[in-house]
Amino acid sequence: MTKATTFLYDCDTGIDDAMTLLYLASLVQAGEAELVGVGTVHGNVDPLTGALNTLRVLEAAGITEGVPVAVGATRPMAQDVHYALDWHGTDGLGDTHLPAPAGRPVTGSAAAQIVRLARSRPGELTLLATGPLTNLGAALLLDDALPSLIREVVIMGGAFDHPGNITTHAEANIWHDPEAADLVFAADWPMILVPLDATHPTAVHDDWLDRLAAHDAPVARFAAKILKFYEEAYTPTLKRRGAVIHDALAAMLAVDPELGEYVHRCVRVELRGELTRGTTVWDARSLPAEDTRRPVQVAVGSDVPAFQERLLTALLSL
Ligand SMILES: [Ca+2]
Repeated sequence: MTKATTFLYDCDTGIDDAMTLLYLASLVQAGEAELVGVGTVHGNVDPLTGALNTLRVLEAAGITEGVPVAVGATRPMAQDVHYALDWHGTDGLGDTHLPAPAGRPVTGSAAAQIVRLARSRPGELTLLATGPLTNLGAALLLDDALPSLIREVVIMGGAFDHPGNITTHAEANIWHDPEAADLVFAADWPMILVPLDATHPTAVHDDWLDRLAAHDAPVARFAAKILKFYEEAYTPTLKRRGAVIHDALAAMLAVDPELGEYVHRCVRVELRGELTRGTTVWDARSLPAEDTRRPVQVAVGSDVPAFQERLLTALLSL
């Protein structure tokens, strides 16, 4: 059993972020994790919508206090903003148009919240990021000491030996703010990066989705309802009924890294490529690293049955 992980979560809620919030809520309720705060960022939806969705999901999971939700960056550092409404619905939760949450976002930006919480819990926080990295980049600019204050950064993003999911080569979270992502990969902090190479093979299909849909508890019904939209968006890509719940794999590897297979590589983001802007690049040559960056622990695979079963068990436990 791993010891309790203290999460600060940065996301763009979003259907797979919502599933990740439910997974984190199950860990909190089992005493296996603490969730000290959430920040939201532009990405799947605008960050205020993402923050209200985060509150809706936490409240659905029974977490009604103690987790401040801060609204973060409304746009990337050096390009226009784009949302992913085709994948997540106009409301970010599969066009379910849920009522307003009871809680409100806190005042202050998500980047300032990262710095404040890192300063108040030095060396303790796992900073989990499953949206564009603008808030993390901004937090690094706010406080030079941030990397030394964070226990570990775990990011869903990038694609290496796998096609992109927003352009031919780029994965969406990185492509939405390449400059911020490159700042984050350049920082001297321990990092696990969970790219499409690891997440795409975890797609859930009929059996998993039917088991979730058959469970008669309000949270499972909520999860099945929002997944319906996502599953319909994914089916043409997967060529069968299914969904890739990318963000939850990053959360699970943060708790139990033993579930993943990794390589250690310095990572950079292509910022100027005509066809490849926003692509993650590593040097995979078997030579001593020329790059001065701290190598990143990049997940290239995982124990897929264990991931799927643990995620389903978590959702059914709420
Ligand atoms: Ca996300």
